[in-house]
Amino acid sequence: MLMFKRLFIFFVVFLILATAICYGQADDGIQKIRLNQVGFYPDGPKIAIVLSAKASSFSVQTTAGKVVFRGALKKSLQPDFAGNYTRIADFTSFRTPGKYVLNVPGINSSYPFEISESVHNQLANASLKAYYFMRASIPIEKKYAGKWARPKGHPDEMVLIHSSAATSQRPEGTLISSPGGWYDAGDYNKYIVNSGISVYTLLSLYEDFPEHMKTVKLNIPESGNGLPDLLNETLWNIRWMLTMQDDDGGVYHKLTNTEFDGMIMPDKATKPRYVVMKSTAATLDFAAVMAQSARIFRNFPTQLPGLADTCLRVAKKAFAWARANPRELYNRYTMNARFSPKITTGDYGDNNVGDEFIWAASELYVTTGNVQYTKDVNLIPNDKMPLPSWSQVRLLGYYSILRHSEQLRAHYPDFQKLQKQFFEFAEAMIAGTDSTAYKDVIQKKRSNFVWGSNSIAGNQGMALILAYKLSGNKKFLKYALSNLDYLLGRNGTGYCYVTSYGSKSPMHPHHRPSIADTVADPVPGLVVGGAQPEMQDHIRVPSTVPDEAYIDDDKAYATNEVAINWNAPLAYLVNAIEALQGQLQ
Ligand code: G3I
Ligand code: 9MR
Repeated sequence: MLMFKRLFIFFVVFLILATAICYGQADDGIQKIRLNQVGFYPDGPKIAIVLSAKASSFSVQTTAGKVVFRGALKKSLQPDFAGNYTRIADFTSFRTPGKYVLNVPGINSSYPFEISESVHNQLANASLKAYYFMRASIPIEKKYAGKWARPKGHPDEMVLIHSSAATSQRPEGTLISSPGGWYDAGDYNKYIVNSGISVYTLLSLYEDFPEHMKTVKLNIPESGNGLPDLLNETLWNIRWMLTMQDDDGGVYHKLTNTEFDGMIMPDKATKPRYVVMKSTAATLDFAAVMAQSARIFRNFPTQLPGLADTCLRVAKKAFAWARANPRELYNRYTMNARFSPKITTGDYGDNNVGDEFIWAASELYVTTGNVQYTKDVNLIPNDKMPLPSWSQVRLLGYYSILRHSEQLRAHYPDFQKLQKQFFEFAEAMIAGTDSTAYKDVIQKKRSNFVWGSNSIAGNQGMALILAYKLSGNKKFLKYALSNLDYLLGRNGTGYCYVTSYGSKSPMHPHHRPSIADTVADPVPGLVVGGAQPEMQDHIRVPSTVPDEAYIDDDKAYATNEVAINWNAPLAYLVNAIEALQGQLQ
């Protein structure tokens, strides 16, 4: 009897252990298959990466387990950053719409994915709707926001002039009204420099795909007013930017608390706010965006009477201020040494404003056609083509010139040169991608893995979409899609980096409302900063391999924050690909 009892206990323990091991393996196995967790277009490329040296074949199966496609895995030509070769599963030729998993014998099945037309449609909308959730100075209502509704935060109708921004007309402590705009990121401050590239990117999405973007409905308060919702949402920030210009044309660098708020909801964050120091960078970014706004809003005179004229007027005034004040550089240390109270929030400081001059002059040129702007500033000082970021805006001006080639080709003498340089840049970006371990553009270089690396993926994607639009060469479109696949799961961590999308996505972004509200799910449609190994936040990442250095921890602001300039290139890329999906074949 005792023997039987012992055997029984042994058997139960064995069963428990075996189940635990199996589950452990299963969980591990699913992580070894990296693919876009949202899905694929029937006619588009379809690739998964398998992290196993042993595996040699794969199949695609319906979620009920029926095999619909079999293929051989191919070893990558190069190792990943950790030194391991990957196995590549290519099922591009399988085109039947449906819901599937990818199975690798001895490993596991992947997360489920879909093959269908418009497969990224919901994500595309969410990437834009995310801006509604980031709005300051307005209640986020249940009918638009569902469970993420929240009271109005930061009215910003009584904002103090900081001593660094004081003039005789607006002495220190003067109150100005500067409501609206989007919160920058996980924090509640509003920064003109970062607004610049963010607004530009969203307006460019409209300029490049106006017909498609007119069909995109976001269910925001202004929906149905006769303007495309993309423009409605972007106007929320543009109207705030307009309030940031001083009477002399200079633009305040930021509207901010003295220090970052705690992890509280926006309506609870009621500390005094200041506008701080007029800077050359902010003023030029403002000029560029307002010049771009002018040419877009010119087409909506009934809905937006007078706005285009206002935008152009303030753009010119800002540009003139910057020409007269070319070295007003924001630096917190020099500023805090001279002025009080001390300001320690985000810097967006930039010691080189040559590119900001190029951008602003380019936009003013495109909008007005006045060739003088190309003489005021040398638009092509050298043959460098740096990928855009908040501090590097040169190419934004080039994009605008190139997309308006019809009007400009004839009278801009350097047009051919610019176009040639741009295509060389796009070719260099994609060269060698096929031999890499993940077959995507961002994972070609370790140096892409800096703070906000996911915006590098997005901005490369945007550049490649433009290269496709300008050349008609489909390879650019396909490589742009490779970076979307990266963002949605075909990457070094196995995360789909956009909240609420895919099977494994961030649950704890460094985003104050997502942390402080009582809703378990984070605000949807937000892309997190992404992998980079520096750990400026002192939160240990599980791996310091550049593309693996990420942690879903709400204290990890160096990899897991969200930001308006990171969502914008995602929004551009995914909406552009939705618009162009018919051309993937
Ligand atoms: O570009 C250099 C690269 O050349 C160098 O090799 C590498 C080595 O670390 O650094 C790269 O620069 C990094 C840069 O981000 C890349 O854009 C800096 O180290 C890094 O400190 C810098 O981080 C910025 C961060 O603020 C800290 O200042 C991010 O760009 C910027 O997006 C972020 O912005 C913050 C705002 O200040 C406040 N609101 C939230 C927002 C997002 O985190
Ligand atoms: O929340 C802040 C985030 O938006 C910034 O990107 C980051 C870097 O400037 O700083 C975060 O704030 C932290 C601060 O720098 C240090 N103390 C803790 C703050 C919250 O994590």
